[in-house]
Amino acid sequence: MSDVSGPGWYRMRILTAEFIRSCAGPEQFLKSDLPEVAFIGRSNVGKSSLINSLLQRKGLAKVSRTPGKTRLVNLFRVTSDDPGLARFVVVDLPGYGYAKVSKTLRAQWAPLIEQYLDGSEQLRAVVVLVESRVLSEQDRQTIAWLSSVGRPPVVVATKVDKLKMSERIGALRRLREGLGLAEGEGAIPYSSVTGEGRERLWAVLKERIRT
Ligand SMILES: Nc1nc2c(ncn2[C@@H]2O[C@H](COP(=O)(O)OP(=O)(O)O)[C@@H](O)[C@H]2O)c(=O)[nH]1
Ligand SMILES: [Mg+2]
Repeated sequence: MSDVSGPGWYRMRILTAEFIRSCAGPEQFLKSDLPEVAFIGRSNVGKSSLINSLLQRKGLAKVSRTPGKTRLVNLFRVTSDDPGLARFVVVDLPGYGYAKVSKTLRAQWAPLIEQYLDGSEQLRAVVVLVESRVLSEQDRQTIAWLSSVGRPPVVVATKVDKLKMSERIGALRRLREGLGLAEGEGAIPYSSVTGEGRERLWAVLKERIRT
Protein backbone atom coordinates (compact mmCIF):
# COMPACT_ATOMS: atom_id res chain seq x y z
CA MET A 1 0.00 0.00 0.00
CA SER A 2 1.43 3.38 -0.90
CA ASP A 3 1.17 6.57 1.04
CA VAL A 4 -1.82 8.77 0.45
CA SER A 5 -0.74 12.27 -0.48
CA GLY A 6 -2.86 15.12 0.75
CA PRO A 7 -2.69 18.90 0.68
CA GLY A 8 0.66 20.21 1.77
CA TRP A 9 2.33 16.81 1.64
CA TYR A 10 5.40 16.24 -0.40
CA ARG A 11 8.40 14.04 -0.16
CA MET A 12 10.72 15.69 2.27
CA ARG A 13 14.35 15.36 1.29
CA ILE A 14 17.00 14.80 3.90
CA LEU A 15 19.98 16.95 3.00
CA THR A 16 22.46 15.83 5.66
CA ALA A 17 22.36 13.31 8.49
CA GLU A 18 25.38 12.83 10.64
CA PHE A 19 26.18 10.99 13.82
CA ILE A 20 27.07 13.37 16.65
CA ARG A 21 27.97 11.03 19.52
CA SER A 22 26.88 8.22 21.82
CA CYS A 23 26.06 9.28 25.37
CA ALA A 24 26.68 7.05 28.37
CA GLY A 25 25.58 9.70 30.86
CA PRO A 26 23.47 12.87 30.99
CA GLU A 27 26.53 15.14 30.93
CA GLN A 28 26.97 14.08 27.30
CA PHE A 29 23.47 15.02 26.20
CA LEU A 30 23.19 17.87 23.73
CA LYS A 31 22.79 21.43 24.88
CA SER A 32 21.51 23.16 21.79
CA ASP A 33 18.46 25.01 20.60
CA LEU A 34 17.63 22.45 17.90
CA PRO A 35 14.35 20.53 18.22
CA GLU A 36 14.80 16.87 19.16
CA VAL A 37 12.80 13.79 18.15
CA ALA A 38 13.45 10.63 20.18
CA PHE A 39 12.86 7.00 19.21
CA ILE A 40 12.35 4.23 21.71
CA GLY A 41 11.24 0.61 21.62
CA ARG A 42 11.97 -2.95 22.57
CA SER A 43 15.27 -4.32 21.25
CA ASN A 44 14.89 -5.82 17.77
CA VAL A 45 11.63 -3.96 17.11
CA GLY A 46 13.22 -2.36 14.04
CA LYS A 47 14.30 0.99 15.48
CA SER A 48 17.65 1.31 13.73
CA SER A 49 16.06 0.25 10.45
CA LEU A 50 13.30 2.83 10.87
CA ILE A 51 15.78 5.62 11.60
CA ASN A 52 17.79 4.70 8.51
CA SER A 53 14.61 4.54 6.44
CA LEU A 54 13.32 7.89 7.72
CA LEU A 55 16.65 9.57 7.14
CA GLN A 56 17.31 7.77 3.84
CA ARG A 57 20.72 6.67 5.02
CA LYS A 58 21.53 3.00 4.82
CA GLY A 59 24.18 2.59 7.46
CA LEU A 60 23.58 5.51 9.79
CA ALA A 61 22.01 3.58 12.68
CA LYS A 62 23.39 0.09 13.07
CA VAL A 63 20.95 -2.68 12.20
CA SER A 64 21.71 -5.64 14.41
CA ARG A 65 21.00 -9.33 14.44
CA THR A 66 21.97 -9.46 18.09
CA PRO A 67 19.25 -7.74 20.10
CA GLY A 68 20.03 -5.68 23.15
CA LYS A 69 23.43 -4.39 22.12
CA THR A 70 22.96 -0.67 22.14
CA ARG A 71 22.84 0.76 25.63
CA LEU A 72 23.81 4.30 24.77
CA VAL A 73 21.83 7.33 23.68
CA ASN A 74 22.89 8.03 20.08
CA LEU A 75 22.52 11.52 18.66
CA PHE A 76 22.24 12.47 14.99
CA ARG A 77 22.15 15.95 13.48
CA VAL A 78 19.82 16.23 10.50
CA THR A 79 18.99 18.89 7.91
CA SER A 80 16.16 18.71 5.37
CA ASP A 81 14.68 20.77 2.55
CA ASP A 82 11.49 21.32 4.56
CA PRO A 83 11.39 24.84 6.03
CA GLY A 84 9.46 23.56 9.06
CA LEU A 85 12.07 20.92 9.77
CA ALA A 86 15.22 22.51 8.42
CA ARG A 87 17.49 21.51 11.31
CA PHE A 88 16.77 19.00 14.05
CA VAL A 89 18.27 16.23 16.16
CA VAL A 90 17.32 12.55 16.11
CA VAL A 91 17.80 10.78 19.44
CA ASP A 92 18.13 7.00 19.33
CA LEU A 93 17.32 5.76 22.83
CA PRO A 94 18.51 2.34 24.01
CA GLY A 95 16.18 -0.62 23.44
CA TYR A 96 14.35 -1.82 26.51
CA GLY A 97 13.20 -5.14 27.80
CA TYR A 98 15.53 -7.60 26.26
CA ALA A 99 15.39 -10.64 28.52
CA LYS A 100 18.96 -11.82 27.97
CA VAL A 101 20.48 -8.63 29.25
CA SER A 102 21.41 -8.79 32.92
CA LYS A 103 19.49 -6.91 35.57
CA THR A 104 22.56 -4.84 36.41
CA LEU A 105 22.87 -3.61 32.86
CA ARG A 106 19.18 -2.85 32.69
CA ALA A 107 19.45 -0.95 35.96
CA GLN A 108 22.14 1.19 34.37
CA TRP A 109 20.32 2.21 31.27
CA ALA A 110 16.69 2.63 32.34
CA PRO A 111 17.73 5.70 34.39
CA LEU A 112 19.59 7.06 31.35
CA ILE A 113 16.39 6.97 29.30
CA GLU A 114 14.47 8.62 32.10
CA GLN A 115 17.11 11.28 32.61
CA TYR A 116 16.99 12.11 28.94
CA LEU A 117 13.19 12.18 28.71
CA ASP A 118 12.79 14.12 31.94
CA GLY A 119 15.54 16.60 31.25
CA SER A 120 15.41 17.52 27.59
CA GLU A 121 13.93 20.92 26.97
CA GLN A 122 14.20 20.58 23.21
CA LEU A 123 12.32 17.29 22.98
CA ARG A 124 9.30 17.77 20.71
CA ALA A 125 8.21 14.19 20.07
CA VAL A 126 8.83 10.70 21.37
CA VAL A 127 8.17 7.92 18.88
CA VAL A 128 7.46 4.54 20.48
CA LEU A 129 7.95 1.58 18.17
CA VAL A 130 5.89 -1.54 18.71
CA GLU A 131 5.75 -4.71 16.65
CA SER A 132 2.56 -5.01 14.66
CA ARG A 133 1.76 -8.45 15.99
CA VAL A 134 3.06 -8.41 19.55
CA LEU A 135 2.42 -5.73 22.10
CA SER A 136 4.56 -6.36 25.18
CA GLU A 137 3.73 -5.33 28.70
CA GLN A 138 6.76 -3.07 28.59
CA ASP A 139 5.46 -1.31 25.46
CA ARG A 140 2.23 -0.66 27.31
CA GLN A 141 4.07 0.61 30.39
CA THR A 142 6.35 2.86 28.37
CA ILE A 143 3.44 4.42 26.51
CA ALA A 144 1.41 4.87 29.71
CA TRP A 145 4.42 6.34 31.50
CA LEU A 146 5.17 8.83 28.70
CA SER A 147 1.55 9.97 28.71
CA SER A 148 1.62 10.35 32.50
CA VAL A 149 4.68 12.62 32.36
CA GLY A 150 3.03 14.82 29.74
CA ARG A 151 4.76 13.39 26.68
CA PRO A 152 2.04 11.42 24.85
CA PRO A 153 4.04 9.47 22.27
CA VAL A 154 3.62 8.90 18.57
CA VAL A 155 3.12 5.13 18.27
CA VAL A 156 4.47 3.32 15.21
CA ALA A 157 3.72 -0.31 14.32
CA THR A 158 6.86 -1.76 12.71
CA LYS A 159 7.45 -4.49 10.11
CA VAL A 160 3.94 -4.29 8.62
CA ASP A 161 5.29 -5.84 5.42
CA LYS A 162 5.28 -9.12 7.35
CA LEU A 163 1.49 -8.99 7.66
CA LYS A 164 -0.87 -10.21 4.98
CA MET A 165 -3.45 -7.62 4.00
CA SER A 166 -6.07 -9.85 5.62
CA GLU A 167 -4.16 -9.77 8.92
CA ARG A 168 -3.27 -6.14 9.20
CA ILE A 169 -6.62 -4.53 9.94
CA GLY A 170 -7.16 -6.92 12.85
CA ALA A 171 -3.57 -6.55 14.08
CA LEU A 172 -3.73 -2.75 14.03
CA ARG A 173 -7.11 -2.78 15.79
CA ARG A 174 -5.80 -5.10 18.52
CA LEU A 175 -2.81 -2.80 18.98
CA ARG A 176 -5.02 0.25 19.29
CA GLU A 177 -7.35 -1.47 21.74
CA GLY A 178 -4.41 -2.92 23.69
CA LEU A 179 -3.04 0.59 24.13
CA GLY A 180 -6.42 2.06 24.97
CA LEU A 181 -6.24 4.53 22.06
CA ALA A 182 -9.31 6.07 20.46
CA GLU A 183 -10.35 5.19 16.93
CA GLY A 184 -8.33 7.26 14.48
CA GLU A 185 -5.48 7.58 16.99
CA GLY A 186 -3.92 4.20 16.42
CA ALA A 187 -0.35 3.30 15.57
CA ILE A 188 1.13 4.42 12.26
CA PRO A 189 1.87 1.30 10.19
CA TYR A 190 5.49 1.32 9.02
CA SER A 191 7.80 -0.84 6.96
CA SER A 192 11.47 -0.08 6.60
CA VAL A 193 11.55 -2.61 3.76
CA THR A 194 8.92 -0.94 1.55
CA GLY A 195 9.07 2.60 2.96
CA GLU A 196 5.37 2.50 3.79
CA GLY A 197 4.46 4.98 6.51
CA ARG A 198 7.44 7.24 5.97
CA GLU A 199 5.55 10.27 4.65
CA ARG A 200 2.81 9.84 7.22
CA LEU A 201 5.26 9.69 10.10
CA TRP A 202 7.13 12.76 8.83
CA ALA A 203 3.82 14.64 8.59
CA VAL A 204 3.02 13.81 12.22
CA LEU A 205 6.55 14.72 13.37
CA LYS A 206 6.38 18.03 11.50
CA GLU A 207 3.18 18.89 13.36
CA ARG A 208 4.85 18.15 16.68
CA ILE A 209 8.02 20.05 15.89
CA ARG A 210 6.21 23.14 14.65
CA THR A 211 3.98 23.49 17.70
N1 LIG B 1 10.48 -7.49 7.39
C1 LIG B 1 10.98 -6.45 8.08
N2 LIG B 1 12.07 -6.64 8.86
C2 LIG B 1 12.56 -5.58 9.54
C3 LIG B 1 11.97 -4.29 9.45
N3 LIG B 1 12.67 -3.44 10.24
C4 LIG B 1 13.65 -4.18 10.80
N4 LIG B 1 13.61 -5.46 10.40
C5 LIG B 1 14.54 -6.55 10.80
O1 LIG B 1 14.43 -6.73 12.23
C6 LIG B 1 15.71 -6.96 12.82
C7 LIG B 1 16.01 -5.89 13.86
O2 LIG B 1 16.14 -4.63 13.23
P1 LIG B 1 16.89 -3.40 13.92
O3 LIG B 1 16.59 -2.22 13.06
O4 LIG B 1 18.31 -3.71 14.18
O5 LIG B 1 16.10 -3.31 15.29
P2 LIG B 1 16.47 -2.51 16.64
O6 LIG B 1 17.14 -3.49 17.54
O7 LIG B 1 15.14 -2.11 17.18
O8 LIG B 1 17.32 -1.35 16.28
C8 LIG B 1 16.71 -6.96 11.65
O9 LIG B 1 16.94 -8.28 11.27
C9 LIG B 1 15.98 -6.17 10.57
O10 LIG B 1 16.41 -6.53 9.27
C10 LIG B 1 10.82 -4.13 8.58
O11 LIG B 1 10.23 -3.05 8.42
N5 LIG B 1 10.39 -5.24 7.93
MG1 LIG C 1 19.16 -0.81 17.02
